[in-house]
Amino acid sequence: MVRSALNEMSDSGAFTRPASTFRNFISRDPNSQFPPESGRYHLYVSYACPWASRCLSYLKIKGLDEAIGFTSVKPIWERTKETDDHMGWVFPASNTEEPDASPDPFNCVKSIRELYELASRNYTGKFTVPVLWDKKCKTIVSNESAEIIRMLNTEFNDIAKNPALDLYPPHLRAQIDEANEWVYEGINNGVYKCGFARKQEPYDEVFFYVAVKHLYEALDKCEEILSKQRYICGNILTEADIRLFVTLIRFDEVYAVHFKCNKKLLREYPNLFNYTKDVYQIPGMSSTVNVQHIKRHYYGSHHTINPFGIIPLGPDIDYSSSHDRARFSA
Ligand SMILES: N[C@@H](CCC(=O)N[C@@H](CS)C(=O)NCC(=O)O)C(=O)O
Repeated sequence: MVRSALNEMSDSGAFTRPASTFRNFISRDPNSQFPPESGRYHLYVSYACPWASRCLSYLKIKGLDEAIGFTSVKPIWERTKETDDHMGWVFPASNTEEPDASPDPFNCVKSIRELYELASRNYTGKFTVPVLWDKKCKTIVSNESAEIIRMLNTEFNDIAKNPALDLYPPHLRAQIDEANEWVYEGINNGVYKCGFARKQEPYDEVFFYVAVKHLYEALDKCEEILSKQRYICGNILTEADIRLFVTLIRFDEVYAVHFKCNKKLLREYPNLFNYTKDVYQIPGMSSTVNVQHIKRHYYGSHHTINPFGIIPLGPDIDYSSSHDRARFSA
C-alpha cells in the first residue's frame, strides 16, 4: 500500500510518525555536494502543513525568499496516480486554478509524489512536504523540516538579507534542543496523536498520562514559561518559537475541532494566545499563515476523520490585533 499519514497506525490504534528519508545538508564546506548558491534550490511546501511552514518562516525572516524560491501545492489531497488510490499533495494545472498555489515551475510534475519518484526510483516512504529541491542535480536535498531550518539559519548567510538573525545561537543550543523535544512530543506531534488515534486509549493517554510530554501538560508548561519571559528560551526569539508557533496558529482553527483537542482552547491561555499574536506580527511571519489553505486541507483531506469534508465557520481569530508581550523586553 502507498503510505500517507492516514495509515501510519500501530496495532494499538496510535499514530506513529516515521523518520524522514532524504537527509542531506546544504553546507558552506568547500567539499559540499550541496553548496549554498542563490537560485539553486527550491522549497516545495503546503501552506497547510506546519512542518513546511517552519521552513517558509525561515525563508521570510532570514530574508532568503529571493535566493530560494518556493511553491505551494493545492491544499486538499487528491489522487496522485490513476493506477493506485494514494491521496496526496498535487499542484494546480494553472496559476489561476487555486489561490496561492502554483504549478511546478521546474519539473512539470503534477504531484509531490512525482518529485520523490524523480529523486529516487526505490523510495518507499510517504510523499511529504516540505521538500528542499536541488534544481541543478534534480534531486531532493532534504525532506526533514527540523534540518532544513538549521541549514537556512546558517548556511546562506552570505546571501540572506537578514544574516545577523541567529535562531540557534550557541549559548542557547542546549535549552532550545530541550524545548524542541518536549514541544515536539507534547504539542507538534501531540495534536496529531490526538487527531489520528483510532482507539480511545491512545487518545486518552494524551490527556491523562502524567508525563510532561503530552499535549495539555506541555501547553500548561508553555503558559507558565511565557508568564515570565517573552519567548520559550528567554527574551529572544529562537528556533523553538518558530517550531511552537506553527502548531499554535492552527490550534483553535483546526486542531481543537478536527483533532479533538478541545480540553482548552489556545485563546483561553492568556500568555500563549498573546505570544502567538506576537510571533505572528514579526515582519514576514503573517505571510506564511494561510488560514484558508490550513482549514481546507485538514477538514477536506482526512476523510477518515471528517468524511463529508465540512469546514467549520469559526473562530476566525485576528492574530494581528494588539498583544501584551512588549511587557517583556525583547
Ligand atoms: N518529518 C517531516 C514531516 C512532514 C509531514 O508529515 N508533512 C505532512 C503534511 S503536514 C505530509 O506531507 N503528509 C503527507 C502524507 O502523510 O502522505 C518534517 O518535519 O519535515
